[in-house]
Amino acid sequence: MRKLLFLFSIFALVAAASAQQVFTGSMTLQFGGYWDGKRYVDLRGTKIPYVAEYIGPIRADGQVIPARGVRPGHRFGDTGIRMLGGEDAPEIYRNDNGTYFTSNAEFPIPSALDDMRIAASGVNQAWKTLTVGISSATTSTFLIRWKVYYQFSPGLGPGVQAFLPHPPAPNRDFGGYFSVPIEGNYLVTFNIASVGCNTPQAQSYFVQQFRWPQIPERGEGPFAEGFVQTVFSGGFPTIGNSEDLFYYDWDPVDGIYDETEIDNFGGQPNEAANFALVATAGGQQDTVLPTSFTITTGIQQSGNLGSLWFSDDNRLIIREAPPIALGLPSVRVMIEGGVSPGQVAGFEFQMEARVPTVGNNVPQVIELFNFNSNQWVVWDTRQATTSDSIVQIVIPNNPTHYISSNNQMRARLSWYDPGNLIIPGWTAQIDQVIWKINRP
Ligand SMILES: [Ca+2]
Ligand SMILES: [Ca+2]
Ligand SMILES: [Ca+2]
Ligand SMILES: [Ca+2]
Repeated sequence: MRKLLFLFSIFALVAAASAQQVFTGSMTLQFGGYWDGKRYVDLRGTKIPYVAEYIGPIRADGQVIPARGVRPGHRFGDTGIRMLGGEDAPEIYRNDNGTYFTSNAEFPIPSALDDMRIAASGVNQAWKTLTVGISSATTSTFLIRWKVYYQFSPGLGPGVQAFLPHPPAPNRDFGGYFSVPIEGNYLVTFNIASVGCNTPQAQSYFVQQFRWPQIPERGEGPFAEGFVQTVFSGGFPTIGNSEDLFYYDWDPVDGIYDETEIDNFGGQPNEAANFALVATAGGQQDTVLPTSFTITTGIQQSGNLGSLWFSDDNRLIIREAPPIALGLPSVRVMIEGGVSPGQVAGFEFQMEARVPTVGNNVPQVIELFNFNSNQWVVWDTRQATTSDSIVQIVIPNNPTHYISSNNQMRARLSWYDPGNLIIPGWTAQIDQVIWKINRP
């Protein structure tokens, strides 16, 4: 039966983002997969990049502090989408109106389903980015599980899943481990392009669950009740539609959304019962960001994975080390990224890097891994530069040979010490590494 929920005071979003209010990372998927027409592609281990934007603290009683102001012209979910390459993809759903709320501590919502009618143009298009609202009163790691259903079956009564398909298609049921650095409320944009999630019709139902990890992980651990819950956005979607209702999984909380668990926040003036949620899909070009790097020669001096994503002069800095054999590099790093399934017309690899002081004397080599021939292929050889310079490599033929059967791309970057450098301890500094995938 419907449990009329109490609503926290709606809070407008907080002021200008500063460095610590946005953090980046890569979430490793723990389950999910899909049938690509020939075989099953297991998503376990796939890393999906994310950008989390802090939108406000949680008070001791669980309530959300009203915000201090709104930065004009800034929509929070935009930041992550822009940063994660979603800017090329049309938005198929947007409910992010700049005001956010959660349920109160008495009725936490670690599991819920919201009706979601996406834009018609998004039907059967692979989702590229997904921005969701997460309220976390813990810095512990938890599992985020998402499902997308596309059919509601009325009349089944209490205790029976009212949404089909059950179980949903594997690429509409997936999740990974996540944590936040500071307890609070966040809008988090994930680049889920490599999942290939889509829906066959506009009327959809989006599930978000927060659970504790389990071993082995099957996505069925206990719900993180009282610790993590969904953030809602005030008002109604500006792209797509959602009614003033959602399904609050509480009677019992079991991942089954039965028709009697329909709920809202009491209607006006507390409309609406809609998740803070933005999704993009399709587009002519995908930007693939690195999801991991491995330094095989050299010593990491500073920077991290997120340093590689954007041309922002935040760099992954690697100090040279003696080559392990004659003719081998002094710095070598292997970088991987995941591309979304689907046809590829071509791609471009791009690196921005420098080797301060001695760059003009240091040979730099870029190789891309050919999964068809199972070998590294040298695509660019040149001297490094002392200040940032960009190398763009366009793959003219057989671009799919550079994409693995589970949609990974791999690049290897090497810098060589010519042996006559006056200054030892030089560093290779990488500002950005991306692939740009063109769709037919
Ligand atoms: Ca239930
Ligand atoms: Ca709704
Ligand atoms: Ca730069
Ligand atoms: Ca950078």
